[in-house]
Amino acid sequence: MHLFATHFGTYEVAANAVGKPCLKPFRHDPDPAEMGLGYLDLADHPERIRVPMVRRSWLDKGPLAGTSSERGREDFVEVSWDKVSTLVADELRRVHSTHGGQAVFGGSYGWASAGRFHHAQSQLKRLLNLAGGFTSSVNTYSYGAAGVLLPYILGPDYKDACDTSPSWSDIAENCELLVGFGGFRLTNAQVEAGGTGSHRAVEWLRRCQQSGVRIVVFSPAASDAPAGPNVRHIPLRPNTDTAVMLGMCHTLLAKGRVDREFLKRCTVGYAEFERYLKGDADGIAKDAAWASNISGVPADVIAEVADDLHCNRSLVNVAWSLQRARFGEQPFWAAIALASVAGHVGTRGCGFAFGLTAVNSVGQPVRRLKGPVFEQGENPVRHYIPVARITELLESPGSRLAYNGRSLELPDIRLVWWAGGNPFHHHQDLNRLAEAFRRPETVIVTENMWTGTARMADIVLPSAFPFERDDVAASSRDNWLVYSRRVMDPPAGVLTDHEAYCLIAAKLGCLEAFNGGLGTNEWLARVYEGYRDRYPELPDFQTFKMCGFAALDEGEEAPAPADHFGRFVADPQSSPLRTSSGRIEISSEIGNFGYPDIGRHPVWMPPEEWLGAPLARQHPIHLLSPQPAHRLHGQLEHSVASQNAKLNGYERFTLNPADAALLGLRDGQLCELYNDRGRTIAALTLNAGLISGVAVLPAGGWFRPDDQGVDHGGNPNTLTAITPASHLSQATAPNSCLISIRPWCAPTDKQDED
Ligand SMILES: Nc1nc2c(c(=O)[nH]1)N[C@H]1C(S)=C(S)[C@@H](COP(=O)(O)OP(=O)(O)OC[C@H]3O[C@@H](n4cnc5c(=O)[nH]c(N)nc54)[C@H](O)[C@@H]3O)O[C@H]1N2
Ligand SMILES: Nc1nc2c(c(=O)[nH]1)N[C@H]1C(S)=C(S)[C@@H](COP(=O)(O)OP(=O)(O)OC[C@H]3O[C@@H](n4cnc5c(=O)[nH]c(N)nc54)[C@H](O)[C@@H]3O)O[C@H]1N2
Ligand SMILES: [Mo]
Repeated sequence: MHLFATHFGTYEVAANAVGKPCLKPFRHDPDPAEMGLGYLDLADHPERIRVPMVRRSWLDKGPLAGTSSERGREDFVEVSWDKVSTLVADELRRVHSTHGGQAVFGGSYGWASAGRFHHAQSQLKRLLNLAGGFTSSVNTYSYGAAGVLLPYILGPDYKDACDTSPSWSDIAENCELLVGFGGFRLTNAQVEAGGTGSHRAVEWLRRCQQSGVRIVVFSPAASDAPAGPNVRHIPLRPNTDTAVMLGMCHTLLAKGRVDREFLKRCTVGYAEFERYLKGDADGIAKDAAWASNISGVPADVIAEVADDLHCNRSLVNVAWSLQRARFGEQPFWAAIALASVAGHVGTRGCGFAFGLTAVNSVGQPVRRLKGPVFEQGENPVRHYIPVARITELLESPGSRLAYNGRSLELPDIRLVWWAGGNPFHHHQDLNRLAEAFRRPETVIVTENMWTGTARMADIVLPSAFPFERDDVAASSRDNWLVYSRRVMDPPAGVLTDHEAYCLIAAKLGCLEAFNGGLGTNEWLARVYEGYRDRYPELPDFQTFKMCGFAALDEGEEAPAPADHFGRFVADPQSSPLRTSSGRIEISSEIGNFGYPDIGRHPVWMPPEEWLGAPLARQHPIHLLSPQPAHRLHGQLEHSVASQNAKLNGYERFTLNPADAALLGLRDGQLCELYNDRGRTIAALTLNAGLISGVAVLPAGGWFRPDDQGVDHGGNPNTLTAITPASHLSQATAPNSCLISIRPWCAPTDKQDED
């Protein structure tokens, strides 16, 4: 079968009526994602990068002529691959020999494309390691706060928020009540990093409902509550979930319903947390009335759900979005405390979970393919940043950054190379990032489209689309392997990242070391054989290639569900967690780091930007920027599904009708969303299911600032702040953001009307 593998699933390659290749849903996928069907249309899109390009002054005057302030504002000149590979090799050599490897930033975060060999970051990092190393990055934008917090609270086995969930089959069978903070944004489950052959998350949620699991959703948006029976939506103000969870803990405490036996046996630090709940030090009881005041959820509703959590076999799920906010560690930590107090941790399908339906894999009862990747080699440079501190890195060379109990030195970056990611989509406060990007001497970007990031480069290397090359695709959280076979050749001036880096490696004199003496086919066979070493039941490479896919246990009885704390809870002495106490840490040593924004146990702290902040008098709307339903971040922006979801080419944002009326805005109107950091234009869609005071503008619109600095791409990161979740994690926090909204009337439109 001719298949094409993507992060949003597998597609079959067919021919349309006029014989042009097109994509069809994969016949074995019960719930294929529509967004990828138009992917091939991008091949000859006008925004495609077709040849290597160099910014004019950089080409004419070199990297040291002080023209970097023109970056993003100047035109590009076409050059040959021979020329561009010499320019890149020379520039790498210059920076490495003059400044050392730490002066190169190769942290290059991003989702790139599915496929284990043509993985953009691995290709780049292998080359940079051979050239002398680079300053790297750690953690993710997805669950950066959780990834640093959870190893302290649950142990390093739970660093990956995906691994904390019980399996869907256990939830369906044994759980009676599923309480979801942040709810279930089902369009997110279309995606899986590395791909999948079969989308099942939405079907599992439906099966849970059918088998009688009641669902309660706390969210500012009613659309986060699934349709169907036994679902209750409870609106709340953004960033206040921790207060609600604390109010629930207090309710159970006041009613004598705390599971003290569990807390004593399986946790440490509850006594300290209880003193905080009672208000021993600050005189404030964190009771339901207190939480109601903060969150807007009626106190009796908070108390009722708390009782419900205690009296039924229950599971508390928290969406990852809640920790992409200021103090984002707190709702995850508070949920662990709440589930521990309510007393169902260790019961099959119960306790706590993070990110059910955030991506397809969370909770899937499948064997997971742990396989090899394209080896990156050894990085001689030890410097790194937490991934969301890129602006500080570029702005403040030589300064120090507090992170997870350490003090990191921020090196002086002279060269940035980005491949497989789009910081001008994903990072916060893009106007500030643009200024920071004008500081280094050279910026290189490997991309297939003219993204905001490509436009901020000096050297642009055009990259083949994933459907223009062969690869072996697999997710480490899924049971499918797919042979993704080339659908068409790339345009004449475009190479795969690997081919491009072979040219550069040759100029650096390290081609043999870079490609290992292997061609692409041999690399693919080697990657696949690495899987077969671990899973001998997989077919041989030729059979796999012909069939197009292989899947562990697919169609068979689900394998035994993951244990999910069962063994630990049954006998914490002999099956301890790998935390410092061996138990769940309701209070933790992280409080001793002395950071102002994280203490010894979960607390509610008011962010600088939320509806209760003094700043809300100036900018009264809380902006949320969830994942886009019709594309993957900024990828597929130009495909049919993403374009059809817009209004006259503008991104849509949603607002409650009453708020819109107060602001004098009507449905479909173009509006300016603004604050002190930036301005962006989007079209209003009224949504009565959204709590008052909140606007929702999904991420992924392309950053397109005009001469006045107004972004016409509807990118919410024009408005968000770089303020981290905390000093502990230094994680991204775009969901704490206050803005104002007014009608948009373009200056030229006004003239036209006259
Ligand atoms: N406001 C706000 N911002 C957010 C978020 C949010 O919730 N709100 N979410 C954050 C999260 S969770 C994430 S994960 C990030 C995602 O941010 P990114 O991962 O940076 O977003 P993508 O658009 O997927 O960027 C991948 C880029 O790689 C390119 N690419 C694809 N294949 C290849 C290849 O083979 N080679 C090369 N060289 N390039 C390739 C694509 O064209 C694309 O531009 O965004 C974060 N930003
Ligand atoms: N279609 C599609 N799917 C994707 C992606 C994509 O780009 N496109 N990206 C993938 C990636 S990289 C990731 S990390 C995951 C992210 O998965 P999540 O982090 O779960 O996703 P979000 O869409 O940011 O947010 C989910 C919901 O949280 C709610 N929410 C936001 N703030 C609050 C709050 O303070 N309190 C409460 N109670 N609710 C709140 C919002 O209403 C939103 O609908 O999605 C993945 N899935
Ligand atoms: Mo993510």
